[in-house]
Amino acid sequence: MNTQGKDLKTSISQLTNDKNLASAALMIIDVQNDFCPGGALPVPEGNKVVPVINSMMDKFNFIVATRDWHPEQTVHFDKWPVHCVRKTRGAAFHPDLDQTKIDKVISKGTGNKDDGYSAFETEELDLSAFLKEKGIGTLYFTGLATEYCVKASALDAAKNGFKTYVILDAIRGIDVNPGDIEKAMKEMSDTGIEFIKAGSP
Ligand code: VGL
Repeated sequence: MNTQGKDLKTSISQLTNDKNLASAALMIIDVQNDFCPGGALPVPEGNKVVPVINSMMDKFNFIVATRDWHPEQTVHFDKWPVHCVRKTRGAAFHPDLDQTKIDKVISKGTGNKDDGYSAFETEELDLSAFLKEKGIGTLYFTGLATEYCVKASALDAAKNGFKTYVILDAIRGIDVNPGDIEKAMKEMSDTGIEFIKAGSP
């Protein structure tokens, strides 16, 4: 398994010349205040993904940002501290994330019955059909948290037939139980998802 991106021949800078990038979308998963240090469910170093993500935005024709957008009460909060309650400051995107380049914001976890980890579980639209109608066949995942929403979204992307990449230096995980992140990386790798690095901004 390659979870370090070490032996990868591709890097985002090389991909600029890749014709495929014209039919690719950058997926920014849950870069929200509550998932960053100081928030209600902080991902260690969650804020560090922000400059890396910002630095990649110009390379993409289409950018999707998801947000956890929970009601005040949901079964999800039986498992997790209350976080990302819709319209609160904690649910807002990190203030340094360049929102001017985001083409589509997608809310998820809006019901009170499920976790809504995957972007593809959004009830707002059929995300897979929406992207395919735009001619998008490749997705590059970034954001928070590696072993929950990033993993669930990337696995669903692959399942839906998208060529799927995860950008290693643009994700961070929680590791509630040490090893969770590594397990998630293996699961993604085993599914054919590829890892690449953006490089420093
Ligand atoms: C997430 C834990 C709980 C995530 C959401 O965005 O990855 N993690 N809810």
